[in-house]
Amino acid sequence: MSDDRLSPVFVTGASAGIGRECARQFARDGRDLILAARRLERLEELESELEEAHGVEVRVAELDVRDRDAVEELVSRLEREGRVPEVLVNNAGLAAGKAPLHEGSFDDWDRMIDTNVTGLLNVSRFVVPLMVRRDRGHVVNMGSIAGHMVYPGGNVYNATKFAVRALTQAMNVDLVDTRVRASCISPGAVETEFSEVRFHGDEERAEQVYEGYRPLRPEDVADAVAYVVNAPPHVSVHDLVIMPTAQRNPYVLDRGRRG
Ligand code: NDP
Ligand code: 8X3
Repeated sequence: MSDDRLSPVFVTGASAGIGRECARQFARDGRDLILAARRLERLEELESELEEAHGVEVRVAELDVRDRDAVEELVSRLEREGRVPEVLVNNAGLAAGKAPLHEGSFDDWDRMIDTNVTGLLNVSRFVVPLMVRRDRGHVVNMGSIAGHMVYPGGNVYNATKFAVRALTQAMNVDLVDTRVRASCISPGAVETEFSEVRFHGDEERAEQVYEGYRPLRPEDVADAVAYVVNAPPHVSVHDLVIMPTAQRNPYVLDRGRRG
């Protein structure tokens, strides 16, 4: 087995949206995969699709990134099997609610902070030491334009994505004496299940988010991830902001066209 076959790409939140497209993109590039999320059935469907279409080895794991013990167990198992990730895509995340701060739900806040910040830290804390030991690897953290600029009702989601950007900077400085790189990808609006999750299953409200303009597709973000990962070893992309052409920042959005 070649070294690359033992150096898979680990994607969290691979059961939908951006994470699923990252998995497809890496599979097209011939990379073996470790795919984690809570919805195992969806991961198993993706596993069959990618193994059949691209002949890559796909390992799936039912995982809640908030569960530190489960993360540790999975990463230990991977290490025992010699499957140390070459690339970690910390993509699992969500927004919950869009209420003003003074009306916010504690439950929504906990879900966002525990998933987007603590979950990312849990996975990184167990995977990055393995990369450091091998002196190779790349951590790609899924940030957001929400981590560059706050918007009304974004409050805690904004704070978690500002944290993702800060943690990417922190990883880069702490890893300076290694060849391990860290990148943050900061997309604007991407049409996925994101808004349905944010609005607690209200499909009509979710659809309105993407009405009247052409949002990013998850494939566009997967392209950006592939770009930073495939950059030559002496090049390190720290933060890549990628927006729909119709959306110049969280406030400036032209809903006047669809093409
Ligand atoms: P989706 O809702 O389509 O996908 C979210 C993914 O995260 C799912 O695979 C979900 O899997 C997984 N996930 C959520 N919570 C957990 C958890 N506790 N443990 C493990 N996996 C979890 O949304 P997107 O693809 O849009 O979101 C992916 C990332 O991109 C998020 O970090 C989001 O903040 C970010 N982002 C999204 C933008 C957008 O406009 N859509 C723009 C900028 C950034 P499961 O439910 O099976 O666990
Ligand atoms: C998701 C994009 O603009 O809803 O991170 O915050 S936005």
